[in-house]
Amino acid sequence: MDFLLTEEQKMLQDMVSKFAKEEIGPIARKIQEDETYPSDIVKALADLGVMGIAYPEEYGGAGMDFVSYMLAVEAISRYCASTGVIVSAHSSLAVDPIFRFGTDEQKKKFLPDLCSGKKLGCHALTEPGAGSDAGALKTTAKLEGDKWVLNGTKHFITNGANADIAVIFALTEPEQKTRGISCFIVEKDTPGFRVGKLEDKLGIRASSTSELIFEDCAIPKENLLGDLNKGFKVAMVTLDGGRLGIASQALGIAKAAIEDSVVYAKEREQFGGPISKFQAIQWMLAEMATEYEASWLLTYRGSLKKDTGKVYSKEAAMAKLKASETASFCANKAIQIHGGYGYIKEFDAERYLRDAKITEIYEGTNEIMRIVISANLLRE
Ligand code: COS
Repeated sequence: MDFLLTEEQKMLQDMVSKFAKEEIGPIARKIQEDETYPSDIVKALADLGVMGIAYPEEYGGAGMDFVSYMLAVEAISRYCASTGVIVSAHSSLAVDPIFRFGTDEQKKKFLPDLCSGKKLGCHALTEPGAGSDAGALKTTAKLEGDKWVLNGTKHFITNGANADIAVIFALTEPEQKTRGISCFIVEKDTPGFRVGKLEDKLGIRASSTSELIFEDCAIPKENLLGDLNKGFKVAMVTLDGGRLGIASQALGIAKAAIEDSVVYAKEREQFGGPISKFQAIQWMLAEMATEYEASWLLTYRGSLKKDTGKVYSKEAAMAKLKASETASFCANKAIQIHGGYGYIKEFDAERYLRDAKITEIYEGTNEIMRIVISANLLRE
């Protein structure tokens, strides 16, 4: 798909791919197994400008575009989907809402450290009783003097245990439901804010997923992000961008499954020759590659629409739906092509399947993606 990319985008893609292959690839299986957060890798990615690719240099970013961000998340996820989601959740879900909805003061205060990667961000919308029904959250924020006082528990928060800055959502007018939610920026060491239970997951095990607990946590009044009671829209707009990040992560997983399968099919000999000579294997590879290319184009289209200031909610949902199903499809086929070797941890195919599954679930399940797509169609 090189013909669609600018020289600058291709250079960025090459640089991140090289780094991911040389530095992340060799440790990816081990950090996944040990559930080790790759702090050195994240720091090195920050030095490469990856933690703020799509944001202006005046805020510490690399001044590139969203397509470049998509390419970087894919390139990283090709070798390690855990690292891919660390970058994606930080960038799409924490940096982006502050950049889009923040006041000048908030941008100057928070973005330079986030975009340069000195600090890590997370996004806390989900609660035990508010997953797909994001508007059902129970966390509250009450204005007391010049402070907002937060109470409640968030869960399943990507980067939760490692983040320095959290973008969180709470009820400010409980009886108004989605029209009574506001968004806030909370810093790590604020009294009354702590990390709760860490989840033990099927995949993406090198990224942290945790509870965030707020107990009479008082934050400055000026940490309200966006307008009062307009937080649900901040969440929805932010998730549109996040879904393109997850689609990019899924592309990386699919690509890994395809590339490993091609190598294995040429090396593995059965019945007197490489298994790649069998049509059964060739057809699987052909289907995997075709699904990948279609997913890439959808993700590129959504990213390009975002870069050109167009509405892209439907395209982001389509990209995430298609790319995540492609990642699971390709990972499943990769195991099949590897046979028994695909089922053991000596090879990466089983890791790809475990990592792929979550892309069908987080940042909006694929059932919610179908609702978003059809709602847009019926409105058009
Ligand atoms: N961009 C801007 N505004 C949006 C929007 C979008 N993409 N999607 C919805 N809104 C607005 C609506 O226009 C509506 O505005 P008004 O109050 O002015 O009418 C408001 O948000 C509420 O929308 P809606 O009535 O559609 O909300 P629902 O409670 O029915 O929920 C879904 C809609 C299901 C789409 C939403 O809850 C959702 O995306 N759920 C999944 C959440 C998710 O992805 N969680 C994962 C988090 S991982 S970080």
